[in-house]
Amino acid sequence: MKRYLRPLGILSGSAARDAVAAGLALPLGPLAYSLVEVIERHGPGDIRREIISLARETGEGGARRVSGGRVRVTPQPPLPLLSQTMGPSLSSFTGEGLTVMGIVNATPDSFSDGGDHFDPAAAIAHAEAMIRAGAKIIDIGGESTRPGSDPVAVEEEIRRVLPVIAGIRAMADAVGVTISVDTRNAATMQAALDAGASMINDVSGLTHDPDAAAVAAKTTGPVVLMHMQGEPRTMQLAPAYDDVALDVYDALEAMIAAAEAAGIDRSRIVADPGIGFGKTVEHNLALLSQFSLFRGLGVPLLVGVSRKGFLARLSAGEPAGQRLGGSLAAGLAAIGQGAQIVRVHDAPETLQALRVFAAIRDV
Ligand code: 7PJ
Repeated sequence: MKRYLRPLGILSGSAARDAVAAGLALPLGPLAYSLVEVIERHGPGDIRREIISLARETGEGGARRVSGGRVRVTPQPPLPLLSQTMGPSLSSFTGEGLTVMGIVNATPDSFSDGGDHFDPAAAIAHAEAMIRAGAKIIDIGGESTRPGSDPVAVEEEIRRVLPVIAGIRAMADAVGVTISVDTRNAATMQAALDAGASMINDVSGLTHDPDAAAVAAKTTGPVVLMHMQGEPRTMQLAPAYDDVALDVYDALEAMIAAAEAAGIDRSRIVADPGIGFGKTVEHNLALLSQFSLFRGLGVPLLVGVSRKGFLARLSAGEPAGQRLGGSLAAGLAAIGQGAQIVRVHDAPETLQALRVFAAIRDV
């Protein structure tokens, strides 16, 4: 039997502070939770759930039952590197290292801007605009991992990514922005790190390339471990889980343990459930609606929903360029449950949404 704890009854602002002070809730970063769902998985298809009030449990010794569980749900500090580079405007609103990661696709075939000829100068200009808007991480990828896409040769991936890193490095350094490389390939990681990237974002959670963990272990910056079922080319054909949230939780837990065993300190690890990567619309909704579960992993959480296909399927079938509303709604839903980093195409609009959301949340 394995036990999971899912924070529920999430409070914010002065209500969170007052409820924690009164013993009615436990802290969850800038939030607090007043209920917890205790989930016990006894075997395939045998999952038992019970919702516990922290108020009652705390009063009658039940706090032990929660804190003594095998899965701890604790507030997590932001990554040191990220908090150091946090601009005063956003960190003063959020207090917990709420961070926008702006996406730069150095690919000719990414789904969201598909068909555009890849031009490093345009990618650099786009990255600079996102930095000016307040993005604190720029994530540069040279291999499309959209559903159905074929892998690209590592040399080609490196050839796409390096000019963009070189082009934004001076500006990023000057304003304390972290350059991240979105890749599954160890050689691309190494080349990007040599060129000035300091963060690794691997959609395979360091499982695709047997050399990736060793490359990541030699660095000191954040490492994002994302969950994906299958491979980009085939992952959307027939995604299947026993319980998607618990299965993704277990997989992320195992990836975190493997990364630690490879010498990557836990304080550098960020986890991401990988919305859209081997998941149906229903799977994505389950992961987003139960996002607080992943706080039990004990590492900062990243969410990537920007312009993804499930948003259109929940709405009116809009093309990728017309999914900003859905992207913001889904990103805020995850942040409201404890996500700290949101990976987006539309940095200025997302920053505006986050500032307003956090200002209301933190009253
Ligand atoms: C994600 C990613 C994501 C992380 C992509 C797209 C497809 N990295 N790389 N999380 N998605 N960590 O941008 O829609 O969700 S590529």
